[in-house]
Amino acid sequence: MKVLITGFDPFGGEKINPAWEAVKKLPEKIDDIEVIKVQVPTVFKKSANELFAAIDRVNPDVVICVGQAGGRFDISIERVGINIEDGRIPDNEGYQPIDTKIFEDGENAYFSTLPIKAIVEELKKENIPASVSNTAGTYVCNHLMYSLLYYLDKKGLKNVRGGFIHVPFIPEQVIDKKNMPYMELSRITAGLETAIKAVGKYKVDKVITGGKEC
Ligand code: PCA
Repeated sequence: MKVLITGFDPFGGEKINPAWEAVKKLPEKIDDIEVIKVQVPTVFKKSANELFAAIDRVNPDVVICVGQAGGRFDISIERVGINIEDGRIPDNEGYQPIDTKIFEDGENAYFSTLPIKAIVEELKKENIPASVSNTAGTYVCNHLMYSLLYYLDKKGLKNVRGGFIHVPFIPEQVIDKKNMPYMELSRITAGLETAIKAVGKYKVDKVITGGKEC
């Protein structure tokens, strides 16, 4: 099995992006799973175009995109990407869309095809805080998740599974932020490794609770 995993470059005034820092530290091989790592820019269209090129080049069985979710305390496994972009801040090339569609000919939303509940369960078993998240926001992460699932759908790549994982800040990012949650980088990396193993183990997701009230 081949897993293509991406992490973003820093954005929003941060010096590093924990997503890429953690992805970078992953081994090239996890059991018999080959891991191919690619950095993508925090830029709306460019991130997706670079991902599409990587998918064409690598021919993966699974694609996992990883992004920073500053303010969240756990590793969140995203359920859904939506066909909208609405930037609170401009991307790294100064582009700030407001309420525009990502793809005119795409569905309103696409669901992750990763075993999201099983991943959460496996992470918790390792004492790593984790949950299913029902929104990847409306910025570049949602753009990339939506675009990934759109691309797999439009290209008829039915056997390729894909989805998105958000990770918290790491300690060095919160030194001057008040009451901001963080997770050690080594724990985030271990979490991604566990998530990859779970994707290898569960071809179909587990039917277990993991929903939320408002
Ligand atoms: N997080 C941002 C974009 C890049 C990243 O790592 C987001 O959540 O949209």
